[in-house]
Amino acid sequence: MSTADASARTVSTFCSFISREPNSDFPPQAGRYHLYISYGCPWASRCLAGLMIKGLEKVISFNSVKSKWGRTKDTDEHIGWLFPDSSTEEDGATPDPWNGAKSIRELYEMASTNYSGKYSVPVLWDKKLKTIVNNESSEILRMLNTEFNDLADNPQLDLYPAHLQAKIDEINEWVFSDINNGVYKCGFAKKQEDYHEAVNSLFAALDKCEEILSKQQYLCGGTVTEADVRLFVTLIRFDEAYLIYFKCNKKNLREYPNLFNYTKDIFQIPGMSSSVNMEHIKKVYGYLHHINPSGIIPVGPDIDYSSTHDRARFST
Ligand SMILES: N[C@@H](CCC(=O)N[C@@H](CS)C(=O)NCC(=O)O)C(=O)O
Repeated sequence: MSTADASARTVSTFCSFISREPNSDFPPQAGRYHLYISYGCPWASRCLAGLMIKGLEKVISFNSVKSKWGRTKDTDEHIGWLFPDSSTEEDGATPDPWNGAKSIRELYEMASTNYSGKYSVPVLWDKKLKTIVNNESSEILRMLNTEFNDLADNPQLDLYPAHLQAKIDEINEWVFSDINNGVYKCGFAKKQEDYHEAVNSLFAALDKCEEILSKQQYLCGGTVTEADVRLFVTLIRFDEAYLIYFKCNKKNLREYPNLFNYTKDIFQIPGMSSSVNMEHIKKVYGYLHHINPSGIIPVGPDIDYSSTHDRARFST
């Protein structure tokens, strides 16, 4: 999963944009694009979350790989994301509906003959040109927000409004480094002092979020933005995965009243819950062999994020 050295997270190399501009190579069109994800992966899930809450599920198709990595070719040792052979192999995972690929690697090899990066998800695929448009989740989320508004069921939702962009960018920066990627720095630390540094930064950033969210409903004020989607994908995995496998255990999420209720609030945004598959989340991290060699997946804590929360107190 991702990289063994979280600080070296690679920059994606397919970086085209779907755009409404005239003469765009990749114009927004219903049925033309497909989003390949893993339900376990937080980076892919933030794209799926954007797709669902913008109401684009009839416009852009998507499917998930299996939660367990395996050999992607007989001729070398690479291990990566695989599609199931049939839809009954694992709940939530389905065969590649467009290219019949067996692995995410195969898609990259179809799109480029000299790609040398990681075979990562998400992949935003163009069915017409049979290529990868973009494989960087932060950029895909932006395209979903602005470029499909003529086709979306919920075009009025703007996750990156002009007047909040500077604030969102500022929040994204520390949330990415201390929280989204911070949990990976804890989990993949090879020295005690590196772990301590990462875990202290992680919990300082969570404390900061808790403080912000004690005064307002969302990270940037009274409206939900991209910053919330990006924080949410880590919070929803926190008690079920990061606390257990990545040793992020100074506190659990449920000990933060504002953060915990906020996570439920975001989970309950129409469409959002369909982007969360907790079984895949638990298995993707639980199958990290160097962290959990037995591959045994713990049963708990089985939190109900659809239960009542107290965040409506800010919206009156
Ligand atoms: N820059 C990418 C990073 C995505 C990423 O790290 N995905 C991981 C899964 S959580 C992956 O597919 N890794 C494949 C590998 O490391 O071989 C993004 O945010 O879109």
